[in-house]
Amino acid sequence: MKRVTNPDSGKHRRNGLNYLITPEEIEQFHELGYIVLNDVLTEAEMISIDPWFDHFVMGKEPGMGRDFCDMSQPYGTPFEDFKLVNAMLPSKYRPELQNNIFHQISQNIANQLYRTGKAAMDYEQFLAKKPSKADAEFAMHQDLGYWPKTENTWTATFSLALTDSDLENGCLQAVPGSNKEAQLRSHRPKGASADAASVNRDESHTLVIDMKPTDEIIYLPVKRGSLTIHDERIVHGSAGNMADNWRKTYVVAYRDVNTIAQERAMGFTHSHNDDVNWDEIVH
Ligand SMILES: O=C(O)CCC(=O)C(=O)O
Repeated sequence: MKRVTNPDSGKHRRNGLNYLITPEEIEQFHELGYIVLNDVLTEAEMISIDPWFDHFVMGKEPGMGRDFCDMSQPYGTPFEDFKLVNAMLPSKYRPELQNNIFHQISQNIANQLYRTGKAAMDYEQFLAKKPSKADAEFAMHQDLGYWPKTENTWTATFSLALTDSDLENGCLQAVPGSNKEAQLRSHRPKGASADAASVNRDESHTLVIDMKPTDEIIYLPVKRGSLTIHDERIVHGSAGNMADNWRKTYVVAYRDVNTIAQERAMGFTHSHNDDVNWDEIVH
């Protein structure tokens, strides 16, 4: 299908908390597994998020356990050695963040993308690549590979750029259409051999897949205030940060309310502190 490119400002699409998306974008999300939306949050709105983001990413929120970690290295890596900083579930730790402006606008867009059920926020995370960290890579994966099996898998994951995100600082990359593959690809813990049967996540949360020679990778650079949305099956990840600036991203994922209820019944909240037996509940 023809990819929707939307070079024009998205500002005219905002009306209060409503950001109008087009039927072509909705179709592209279904067919190719991703879309890019420009100028979703205003600069004033972004400024309301920045201090919270920096608070978490600089490790200033106490008591997070494994919810504050590096997505490119094992648990236990000292903070000064972090490269790809990950703070899970910020509004769980700081209720002041609940229903913030990004939550409200992303919920509005998720409702437009999902018409056959009710979408709700499942989890969120702050992700930041430190400057000049060539191996601050987010290994290629499908999000569903990280999650327990549920009947309905529908997901829309929003990645809001807090800094301009580009090829140099390791923007999101994806394989369009891989969301349509009949089988989920197999995932293994980073560092494990290709035939590893275990899904043990005790040492590191990060999973990887093998890429296919036919995979066509595209890059999804976005400006501050703009965002990408991807589904649960598209193969995606990001490369290291070769630039002398940070790449900062605020991720919020929406799933069907019944899926979220199923996850919670399994004890799965997307916290890295969850006590989950992966061998029993994985795909
Ligand atoms: O933004 C990135 O670098 C990767 C994020 C990602 O894989 C995700 O949100 O599922």
